[in-house]
Amino acid sequence: MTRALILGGTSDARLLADAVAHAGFEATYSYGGRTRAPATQPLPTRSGGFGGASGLAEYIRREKITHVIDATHPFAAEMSRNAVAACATTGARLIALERAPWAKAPGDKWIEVADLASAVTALPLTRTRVFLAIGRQHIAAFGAKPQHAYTLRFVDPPGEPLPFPDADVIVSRGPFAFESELDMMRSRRIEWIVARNSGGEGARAKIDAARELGLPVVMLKRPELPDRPRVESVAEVMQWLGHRACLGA
Ligand code: 3Y8
Ligand code: NAP
Repeated sequence: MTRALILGGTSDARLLADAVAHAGFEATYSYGGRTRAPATQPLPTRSGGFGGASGLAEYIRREKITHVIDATHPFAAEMSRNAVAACATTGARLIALERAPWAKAPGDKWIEVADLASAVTALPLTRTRVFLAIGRQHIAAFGAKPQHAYTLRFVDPPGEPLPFPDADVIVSRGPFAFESELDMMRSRRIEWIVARNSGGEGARAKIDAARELGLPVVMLKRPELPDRPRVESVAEVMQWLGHRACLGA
């Protein structure tokens, strides 16, 4: 009897939840609890941490989970590592639904960096106008360059003061359209963009808009993740779950 756990929080995870619910599999959708009002899912949903890899293993045993799908964001490295460890301990099967990174296209002006400190270093010393499109969890480091005019985009309004004086917050959960990204960058006279190589369509419009406007993008490279089976499509996950329709049966 298949009982699945979807580690979600992405648009791919939402599409998977629709397919799993439609196929009638027993499954639970799990959010990390990062936003105040996450989108509703067509599956029973839980939110918040499990309590590390051991907490996740305990959850898997208690709920008799047979299949875990890691459909989290490519930068959700801790969750992905915990899923590998917990599935190894419990014997539950694991697969990752992970979108390919964006590839640099002709005309892209990317400065690829490995971490946030390098992203801050990549910004100029003289005051400029920076669009920080990396959510709210990772902006403290930019306090080291308070001279810039920052535009930030959060899913929820900021709860605490920002680490620099000149900051303007856009509250929006996306996905984002090319034209609106162009308008935003033009109206705010953005000169630099800082982004993470999330992949997928939901966040790529800003990268296309930056290319159109000839703006440099400081692009954070993805963290190294442990080896685990990974696919890029919902159909492949459904096949892995043994969904007959996908087996051409
Ligand atoms: C809580 C679930 C859907 C899901 C929508 C996708 C698309 C829009 C693009 C920019 C980049 C960023 C951020 C982003 C995108 C989709 C998708 C995607 C990037 C929600 C969601 C949760 C989160 C958490 C949130 C983080 C934040 C990151 C904003 C729901 C809306 C920057 C990722 O303000 C905050 O505190 C935001 C926190 C974690 C930062 C980070 O660390 O990466 N995602 N985003 C998930 C949970 O609790 O488990 O609220 O409904 C999901 C979506 N965010 O149904 O279509 O491809 O998934 N999310 C990044 O670096 O790209 C925005 O602004 O251009
Ligand atoms: P992270 O740093 O890897 O996770 C830190 C801890 O948060 C994990 O160890 C776990 O706590 C908890 N956690 C994370 N994801 C969870 C989930 N889906 N269900 C239950 N607990 C979860 O992760 P993050 O970068 O903060 O991301 C948090 C969530 O936001 C993830 O679901 C991720 O998919 C989503 N997100 C979405 C986007 C996007 O673009 N769609 C971007 C970034 C993040 P315990 O150790 O206590 O179990």
